[in-house]
Amino acid sequence: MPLELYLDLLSQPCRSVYIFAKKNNIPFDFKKISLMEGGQYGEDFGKVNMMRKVPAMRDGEFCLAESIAMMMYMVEKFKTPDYWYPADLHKRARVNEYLSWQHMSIRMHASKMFWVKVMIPKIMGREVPQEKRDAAIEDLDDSLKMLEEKFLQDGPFIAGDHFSLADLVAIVEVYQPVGAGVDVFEGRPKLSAWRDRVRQEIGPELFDEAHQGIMGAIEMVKSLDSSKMQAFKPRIQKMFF
Ligand SMILES: N[C@@H](CCC(=O)N[C@@H](CS)C(=O)NCC(=O)O)C(=O)O
Repeated sequence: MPLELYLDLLSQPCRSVYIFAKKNNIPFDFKKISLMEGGQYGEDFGKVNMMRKVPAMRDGEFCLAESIAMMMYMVEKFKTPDYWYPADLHKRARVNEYLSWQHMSIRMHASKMFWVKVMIPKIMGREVPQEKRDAAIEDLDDSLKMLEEKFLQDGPFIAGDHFSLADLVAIVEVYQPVGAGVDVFEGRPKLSAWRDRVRQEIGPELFDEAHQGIMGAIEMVKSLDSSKMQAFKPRIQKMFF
């Protein structure tokens, strides 16, 4: 039986898991969970991931949450090429360093930008206060600066000479504000050149297919029925108002 991957490609960690499985020719059943329609609250999905987050994975009786854990599971189960998660002590440590850092930086700040610009005005019917919007931009800028100056430095990829899991996890996050209309690549030639290399490594066709939804998100969200997204309201209220 192939893996079951529960995904919504509007979600960054879902895109990384999707691209990883596709790029490595790992057979899987794509189980669509629409976050905009509250699919994460469905009864059956709760049995796969009680945290009610995507991505989620089922391999027979074994269920797993957390995108990075899923990709590491696939690395081991399917013996993917070494460059994804190198066996070399120092190269692996560089990948781990980025994967450990990104949760509270790029992941948090790039995602926040998408919510501030696209989701919250739709769900709440009003803008986030200006000072919180300014803080969100500042946080994202700081994270991108760190990605360039600490992690990329003058190298082609995060872990050095070769593309790895770290680049995949990074690029899907960096694209979230892009989907919200914020061109993070403008004025950042190092980041832009890295983006081009990563897209090339993944394969432009697969890269663009995985990002098609997020690139059309502004228009898509306009046509959504916001009453289906009311479950997000208390969390938004607590964080932004
Ligand atoms: N650390 C988790 C993050 C999962 C996560 O936050 N998923 C979001 C979409 S990007 C989600 O499912 N949100 C639904 C909700 O909060 O209701 C991972 O990497 O898999």
